[in-house]
Amino acid sequence: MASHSFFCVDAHTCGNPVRVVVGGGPTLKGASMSDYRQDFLTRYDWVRHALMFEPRGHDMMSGSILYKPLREDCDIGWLFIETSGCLPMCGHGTIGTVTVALEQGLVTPRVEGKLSLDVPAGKVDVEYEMDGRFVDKVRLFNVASFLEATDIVIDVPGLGELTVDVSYGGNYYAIVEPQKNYAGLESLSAGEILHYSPIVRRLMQEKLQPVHPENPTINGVSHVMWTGAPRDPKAHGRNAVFYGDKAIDRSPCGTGTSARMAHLAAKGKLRPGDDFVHESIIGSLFEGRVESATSLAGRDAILPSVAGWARITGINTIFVDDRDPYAHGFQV
Ligand code: PYC
Repeated sequence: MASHSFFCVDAHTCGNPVRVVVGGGPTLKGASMSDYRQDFLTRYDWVRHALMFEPRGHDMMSGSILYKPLREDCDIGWLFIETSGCLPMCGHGTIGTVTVALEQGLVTPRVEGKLSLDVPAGKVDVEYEMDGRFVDKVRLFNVASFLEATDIVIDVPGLGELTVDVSYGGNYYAIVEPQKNYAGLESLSAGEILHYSPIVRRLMQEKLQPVHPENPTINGVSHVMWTGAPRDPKAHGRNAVFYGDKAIDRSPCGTGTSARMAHLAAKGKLRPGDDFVHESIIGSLFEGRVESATSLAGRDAILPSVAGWARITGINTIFVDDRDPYAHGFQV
């Protein structure tokens, strides 16, 4: 019998939770954060289950485990953990983790206002602005993002035929835009999004198994984005991103916003230098920007950036006691 303690700082980014494990995370093997991710999934996925699922977490729970960077050009590293798995990249998680690391003095930037992060999807640079001792805003410069596939037709029981595109922004997204059988976000309740999204994801997975051209461990359509007209006059678009089994992102979703910008850029609707303000299901905003055009393994791509804010909500020492029948969490 053993008891494990995890020292966490809890926060949220624009409404979506970020539980940052600052102590107690497992020692991992490998030469890169991508290797760490594989080792974590093989030997320690119970840590994710214990910290993310009920009774210590909930359907939307998401977070990170801090590590020393393995790349010399980075200031800090981490793995992303969620109810949905151990993501290669997470935008709201990055904004929240940077905020926690800076406000709690867990990282010393080599250059004031900038950090370089070692995460499984690669090196991610960020710029941040302070307001006194608090972080006011974090802008992350995301990995190359690209449109993967267009016009995939699926037949969704209850909705009918939908035409769906797939885009990558750190994770692969099925993007559903308003069309004949989907009138836009206003036409679906949260319950309906939770009902239809896993069906859309399964049908898309049957049609397409995307594999990242440079890292085959990043593969498969994992997230579903429903798009719609914004409510906030500052926003260019609104979305609801579904992930895991029961989660709708409360933030506008950083990798989703990157995927959406790559999608719009490939269709000629955004150009380098354009801003794209994305609104979440609860009305919070991320400021996206197409920084530049690039190419990845011969395909057209963009380098996007996404900015947002986070707030720390508490300090949390979490015990996982092996005598507890729910030590490794549960899902209803
Ligand atoms: O912000 O990239 C994101 C994200 C992924 C899943 C939930 N949030």
